[in-house]
Amino acid sequence: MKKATIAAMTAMMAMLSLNPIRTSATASELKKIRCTCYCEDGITYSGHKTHMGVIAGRREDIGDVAALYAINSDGSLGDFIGYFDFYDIGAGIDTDGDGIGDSITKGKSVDVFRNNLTDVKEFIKAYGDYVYIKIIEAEG
Ligand SMILES: [Ca+2]
Repeated sequence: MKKATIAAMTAMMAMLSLNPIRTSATASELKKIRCTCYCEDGITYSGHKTHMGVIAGRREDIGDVAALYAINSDGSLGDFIGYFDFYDIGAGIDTDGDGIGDSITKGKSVDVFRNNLTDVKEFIKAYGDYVYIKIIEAEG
C-alpha cells in the first residue's frame, strides 16, 4: 500500500475511535423539576409491574429514560441518583387550583416509584422535593 493510503486509513480509524458511532438516542438538557414519590404496587401504564427504577411522567415520555441528579444546596448539579424508566403516567400535584392533579401531565413534576413508604421517606430525605432531570429519548 502507498504511504498516503495508509495515512488516510490511519486517520479514518483514529476518527472512528474518537467518535464512536452514536446510537439514535438523544438527551434533553438538564432541567430542575419537582420530584415526588409513590409506592402503590400495581401495573404501570406501559404494562410492566411497578418496581424500583420506574418513574411516572408525561404520556409522550413513555419508553424514554430519565437520568436524575440531586441538587446541591447552592443549586448546582449534585450526585447522580440513577436512571429511571418512564413506564408510568400520573396526574401529580394540582398547580392551577382546579382541584385536579396536573403537574405530571404538564411536565412540571415526575413521580418516582419506591417499594414502600420507608423508601419514599428516605428518597425525599436524601434529595428533597426537586431534582435535575435529563430525559434520554428512546429510538424512533
Ligand atoms: Ca389542576
